[in-house]
Amino acid sequence: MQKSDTLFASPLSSVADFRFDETVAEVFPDMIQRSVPGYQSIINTIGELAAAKVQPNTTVYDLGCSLGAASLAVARATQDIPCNIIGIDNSEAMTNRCKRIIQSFSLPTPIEVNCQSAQDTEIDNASMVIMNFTLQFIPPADRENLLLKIFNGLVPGGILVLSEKIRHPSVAGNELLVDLHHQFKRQNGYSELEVSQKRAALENVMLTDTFAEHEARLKAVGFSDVVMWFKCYNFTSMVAIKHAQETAGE
Ligand code: GEK
Repeated sequence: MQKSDTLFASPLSSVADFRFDETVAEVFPDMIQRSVPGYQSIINTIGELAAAKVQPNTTVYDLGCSLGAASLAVARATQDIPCNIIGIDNSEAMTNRCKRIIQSFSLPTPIEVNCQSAQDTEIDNASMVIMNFTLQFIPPADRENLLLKIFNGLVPGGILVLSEKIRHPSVAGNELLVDLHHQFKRQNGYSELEVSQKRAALENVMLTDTFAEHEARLKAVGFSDVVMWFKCYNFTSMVAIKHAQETAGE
């Protein structure tokens, strides 16, 4: 039975910074479905992209894999393509649970799950790298180096799927998207208190960029093609393609 997310339902005297600990891992599937517009469509499309873009005898990396939803979508979609799938997350609560979930499925493509930070992960011979709502939790100063490492670790024709919550550049426009997202959460059963306490918990932990900032940084590390394929309110998913002739940026 899946446990519902009630982590912010009672008033807290002070709201601590959000952490991906055991209490979060336990309710994570419910939390992400009710908080991220289009989450299930994005997972399904990651499977479609894997079927189209994963190359034989390469590796797929799922950085910030949480409970492995994207890795499992890739495994299901690549049953006829010999490849390795590696899920990485720096939360032990997540990787322990993720390993148990993955063991409960018997899929021909094995999924290796490691507890380590994306910044410390070597990316090699990859045809697909997934960061599904993970870069937003990585310190801004580390983001460009991480993306450069991903670009260098991709084979020609390889793709990075980067899903992020984004900030709209104007104050009024950003408020509009934030309000629409909060309305989405209320419609999914979160109370006003839950919405506001969660927002406070994430304030110092989830630091968002604008789409223009993402695009400029992806281009600076070498990706010439950045395709926004999904957007709903302030949530987006992009595919950055490493074309055959591209070499790393400065
Ligand atoms: C999904 N992709 O279900 N290195 C590795 N992992 C990290 C790091 C880091 N430096 N920082 C945070 N994480 C998943 C959802 S959730 C998104 C991703 C969300 C991990 C963190 O432990 C958490 O599991 C994940 O990134 C972000 O498709 O909760 O909004």
